[in-house]
Amino acid sequence: MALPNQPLGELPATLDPEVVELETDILLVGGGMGCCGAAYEIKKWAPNAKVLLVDKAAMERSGAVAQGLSAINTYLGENTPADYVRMIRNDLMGIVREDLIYDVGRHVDDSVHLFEKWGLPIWKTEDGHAVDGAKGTTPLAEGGKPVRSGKWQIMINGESYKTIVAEAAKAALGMDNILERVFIVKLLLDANKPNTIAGAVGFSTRENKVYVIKCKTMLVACGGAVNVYRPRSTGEGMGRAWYPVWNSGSTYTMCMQVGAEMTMMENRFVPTRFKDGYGPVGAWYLLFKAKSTNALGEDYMVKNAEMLKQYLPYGASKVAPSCLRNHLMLHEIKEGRGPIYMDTPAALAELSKNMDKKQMKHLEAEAWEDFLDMTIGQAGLWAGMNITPEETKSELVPTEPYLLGSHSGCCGIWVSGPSDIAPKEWDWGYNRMTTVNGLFTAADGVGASGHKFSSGSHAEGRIAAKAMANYFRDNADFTPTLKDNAQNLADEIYAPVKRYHEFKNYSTAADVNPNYIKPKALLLRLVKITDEYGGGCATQYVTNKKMLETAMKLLEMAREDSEKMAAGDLHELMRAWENYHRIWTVESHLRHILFREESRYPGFYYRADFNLVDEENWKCFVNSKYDPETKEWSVFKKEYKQLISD
Ligand code: SFD
Repeated sequence: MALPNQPLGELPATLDPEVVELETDILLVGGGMGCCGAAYEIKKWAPNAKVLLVDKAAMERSGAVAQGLSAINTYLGENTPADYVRMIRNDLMGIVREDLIYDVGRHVDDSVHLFEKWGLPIWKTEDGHAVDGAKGTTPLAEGGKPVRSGKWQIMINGESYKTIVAEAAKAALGMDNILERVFIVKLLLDANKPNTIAGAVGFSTRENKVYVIKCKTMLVACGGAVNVYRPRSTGEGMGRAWYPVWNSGSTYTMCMQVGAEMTMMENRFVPTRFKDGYGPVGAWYLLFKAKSTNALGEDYMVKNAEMLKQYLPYGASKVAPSCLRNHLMLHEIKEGRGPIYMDTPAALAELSKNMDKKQMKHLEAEAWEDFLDMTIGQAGLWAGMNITPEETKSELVPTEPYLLGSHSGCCGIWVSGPSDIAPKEWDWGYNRMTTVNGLFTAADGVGASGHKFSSGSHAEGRIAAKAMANYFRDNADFTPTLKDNAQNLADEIYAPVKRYHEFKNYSTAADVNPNYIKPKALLLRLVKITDEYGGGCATQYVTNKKMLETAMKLLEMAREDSEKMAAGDLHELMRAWENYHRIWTVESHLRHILFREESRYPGFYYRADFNLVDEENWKCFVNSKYDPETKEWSVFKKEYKQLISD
């Protein structure tokens, strides 16, 4: 159960946390869309297994869907899984794992049908009209027709989306098998069986307790990485970002630290969103048919269409890849024709031509609800800035980079594919298992397989759960044995607390001390490095070999100093460990960009020294591996295979 926060601010961290040792068969780390899918599915396939789910927050509102969503971005319906693969392959500039994507495509609708069964209102088209709320309409599973905002997206009333999905997951597992407000810090390998997962260790953010958990198999789905680049919203606004600030690269870091092979960590996502509020643009583009323009009112997608020909075959598609759309926009900004605007008045005026007053009012309400459902801050910002969308255009801006694998990006972990589709070398027996035995991932964790979104992430968690059940059965006699003793692990986790207590009286201000650095200051230092040298907003996403090498050098020094982080309360302890996770994730990202000597994703980042898409030399995956024994990294090419025809 989630414990409430203290009535008088954060809970001070003490020097002697209680150490709780637990043992389970199957451990689910994370409580977002991926883990909720796994939690719902697992008991069906492993009814006798002991399952434990651990989330750093409260599942009801944890992860990317915390605030809700107003569209489910992946519902195939009348489309085929092969077409789904084709769309994603093109959007991600040709290099994806088609076996994994096909697999999500053939299962995702089932998750959407479940959401509707559990009470999520899905808009329907009935008698030629859009019915929102969906009360009394035919469910999708029985042939109901969704309201599509795009070829793959369907509209929902989704403020309570996560609550609904979490409720089903909790009911399936039982609250006794769920630990909320426990932040997992690192994974543990088995002492006897090489390259095999045996447990994880973490701490409560509500009590002075450390958890050491042994398990036979584990799913890690802790989302992507946010605040790894300096956000455009700085100072007091820094807590505002597009992707959820509480996802700090835990999935990537924890898995790479135990030796899981990573893939496409050079990929990132730079979404174009409403400026400052980060509000969604999908409904405006797709449902309201709005256009974005430069400051002169010109449609830069039309004006700069020729630029797409430089990036064939991807640029020739009916819908240009997300990065190239950014590329055309950035060109306008660099040429001095910014700001960029979403022309909401023109879109609403056009729509009003065929609508009466009442219908028009309803449409305007939908525009506001789009924000209220998923990014409330944007509605507040519009109100505060006196923006009336039917009269005032709104500024758009490409955001800071995020690292993720389930939205329109594809960095992540290299996993085994489905046996009926995956080529032999991509199939080592258990679907979605990483290269570490018994360690699985899903959703933002799985690399080279973007565009899953909320529904695909849930479906992928379910796919992974089924494979984990098989692994558990096949390894029934495995007894996990930890290398470290529990007290040593607890001491390592609480080291920032010890440092704080030891040195806090050396200065009069708790934040300024010659012997330690607070997590906030370390974070600011990290995002300054990435922003200035790693292709952040500061340089319009441009970097080069020398800049990346500088970033690596500065990162190494920041890493040294990070050993001096100090935490006075449990919240700060979490911030410290989030930073450790960010540092590793950033290192992996920089190493990959450095290795790939081309600019595969113009508009997301540019290697100025290799400013081209080089199909001849780089139409391949870039993979990497950190060896926990030797503590060395290797980065290497891996062959791309096309499985679905053009
Ligand atoms: O508008 C630890 N997404 C959208 N999907 C859609 O279907 N439609 C949309 O409309 C979407 N859009 C959108 C989306 C996300 C966001 C943030 C915005 C807009 C603003 C994408 C989906 O939400 C996304 O694909 C999935 O949620 C990904 O699932 P998953 O499971 O990979 O991540 P999660 O749901 O964020 O959950 C992460 C969980 O991990 C926990 N956690 N637990 C323990 N220890 C640690 N160290 C941990 N670190 C993290 C978190 O608490 C959480 O439970 S739109 O842009 O198109």
